[in-house]
Order: sequence, then C-alpha cells, then structure tokens
Amino acid sequence: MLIRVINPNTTRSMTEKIGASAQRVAAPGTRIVASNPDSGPVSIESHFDEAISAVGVADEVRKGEKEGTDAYVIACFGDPGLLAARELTRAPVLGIAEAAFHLATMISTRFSIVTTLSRTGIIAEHLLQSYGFAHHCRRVRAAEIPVLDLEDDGACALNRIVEECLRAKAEDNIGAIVLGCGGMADLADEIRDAVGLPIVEGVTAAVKLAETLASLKLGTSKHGDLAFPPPKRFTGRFEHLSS
Ligand code: 2AL
Repeated sequence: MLIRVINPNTTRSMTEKIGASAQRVAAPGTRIVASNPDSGPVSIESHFDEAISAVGVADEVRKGEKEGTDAYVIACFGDPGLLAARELTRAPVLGIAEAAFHLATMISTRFSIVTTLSRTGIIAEHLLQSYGFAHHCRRVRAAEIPVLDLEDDGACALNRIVEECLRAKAEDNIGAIVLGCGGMADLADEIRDAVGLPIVEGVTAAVKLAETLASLKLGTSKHGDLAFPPPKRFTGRFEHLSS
C-alpha cells in the first residue's frame, strides 16, 4: 500500500519528520512517501498561508495520481485544500485534524486541542464546527509556539506544549488532548508520558485510518460533489490545469 503524506508547508525538515512518524506507525506492507509543495509558505499560521498552501496540496495529489497512490494524508492541522484534494482522486484523502477528532471521540467524551499560536485557534474552531465535533471539544489552547520553532531544538517547544497540556488536564475536565500541528508528530510519545492522558496526534491517526479505508476499498466517492472537477480552461499562471 502506498500512502502519500503531504506536508502543505515547504519546510523539508518538517516533511521528513512527519514522514518518519508516519512510517513508524504504518503496517509492514505500507510505504510512506512524504512530500511538500515546491512553492508556498514555509509554515502555515494564517488564513492567507492556508489559501496559498491549498494550491500546493492539489499539485502534490496530482503527482501522487501518476504513481498509483492508495491514500493521501494532508499533514497540516487546518486540513488545507481537503475537499479540493478529494475531487482530484478516487483514493481516500484524510486531513490530520479530521482524523484526530474522530479518534479522540472514540476514547474520551471530551477533548481539548493544544495548537501552536492563538491566532490559528480559529482555524481549528471552524473545522470543529464544519466537521460536527464542536460539542466534543472543551477548549482550543495554544502553546504560543511559531510553527518553525518546532524545528528548533533550542526553542523549548516540548516543555511549552507539555505545560499547556497539563493546564488543559487540570482545568478543562477532559479525557484526551489533540495535538494541533503536524510538526508535533515526533513529540507525541514524550507528551503522553509527561501529561498522563491519551494524546491524539493527527499524522499517526490519519495514517492508520488511511490504511483502514484503503484496505476496505473505501475510496473518495465520485458520486456527487466529490466527482472530478468539470473540465475547463484555466488562464494565466494556472493555464497548465486546463483540460
Ligand atoms: C500548522 C501545521 O500543522 N503545519 C503548519 O505549518 N501549520 N498548523 C498549526 N496550527 O500550527
């Protein structure tokens, strides 16, 4: 089984870290290809970053289609371009926020999210509402870590995330915590040990759900709104997308 894990930002070190976390939990027969767009923001921390990155995600799906990909994971917590990506393939496409919310509700009645910056909390809140998980989430918290500080050993990211998780455990009346950034994938085990709660990490959650869907031959429905986009002419810098 071939799963393409797309890091929507262009920071290669983060893509490699995400790929290693994905491969660690993958079944023996699963091959993970971790990729990121050639162009776009180095980190995704705003609505603008998300909008630009969604074009890169679509490009990565189009590449994956040429390689016989069995499932895709979008490894950014805003799930940028998720529905557009689904339109481009028959394979299942999972966002890490979506996957983490599903798993968190199966092991707890209430969870909190610990994300990077307060500013991106609204993106998680919108997803909770649109996916129907708003009443399962007690609180969206931020450790106030810029995404690229997760790549910097000196930034004490782990300690700040653990501190915020411990505050969530003490104050939020929750059973589990969802980590709110793809760049936290390698920290989940240490956070779990330090916090003493189930920690749901989206990259690993999405890889296991992607394997499940693909092995059950459950791909993206092409009946209705997720059918391939209607052929049309694109202009200017998107002319190559014309069909
Ligand atoms: C993210 C993420 O997962 N990757 C990125 O660049 N920005 N989202 C976030 N809330 O930090």
